[in-house]
Amino acid sequence: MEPVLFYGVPQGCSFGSIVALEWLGRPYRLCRINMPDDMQDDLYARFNPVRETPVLLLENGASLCESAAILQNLAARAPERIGYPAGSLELERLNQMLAFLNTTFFAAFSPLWTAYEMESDPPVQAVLRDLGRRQVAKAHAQLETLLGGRDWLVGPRRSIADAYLTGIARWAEYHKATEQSAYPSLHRLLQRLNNDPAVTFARAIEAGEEPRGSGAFLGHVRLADLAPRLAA
Ligand SMILES: N[C@@H](CCC(=O)N[C@@H](CS)C(=O)NCC(=O)O)C(=O)O
Repeated sequence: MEPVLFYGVPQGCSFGSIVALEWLGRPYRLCRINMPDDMQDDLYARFNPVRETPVLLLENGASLCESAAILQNLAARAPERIGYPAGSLELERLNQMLAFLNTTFFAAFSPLWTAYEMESDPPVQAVLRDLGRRQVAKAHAQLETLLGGRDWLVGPRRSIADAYLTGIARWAEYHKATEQSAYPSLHRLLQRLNNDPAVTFARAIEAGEEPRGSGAFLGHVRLADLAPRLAA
């Protein structure tokens, strides 16, 4: 059976893996995970013991966790389209960019997510929000420098790094953390990505619709129905 991506709602970082699957254009299915409730299921822990999304259930029944590993798995299926060839300098740069996004850029939002769940303690919430906004602004400035006026994050065309960025950069607006138009190259890239059909597709999926997309998406599967596919 084709691979299945477990994606989390709302606002999951798995959004970028949906975009990458659409750009890849090979048959896949999706499993919707309502965070955090669906992750408390013991069956979910068999797919990912740390109870996070995304997870990619592979054709051989192995479950692959962590966005960076999942995105690299997808890129290796078509390096000429969404990755770069083994041994190339572009692949080294892709790994470097993905690491920056998955650590520095992602982690900058962490205080804002903690504050989001802290309605009961307004003073601590305010401190966290202030810290988060400063971290997010710094990470945006760093990414603007890394982008260096280019059209795409790595090399002359889109890749899994751009796909991943779509899922996490939207948090700046969600948390009203920073004005992305202050970072011109990044802003241009994000606007271009926002108008990409795969990003429109991923937004519709998160909204609970069943869009057609590239034609590679074969439909949703329920978590309970996936237990027999999990390798021992
Ligand atoms: N290092 C992991 C982080 C994954 C992660 O933090 N996922 C979030 C959604 S973006 C999650 O599942 N959170 C669990 C929850 O909200 O309960 C990765 O890059 O895949």
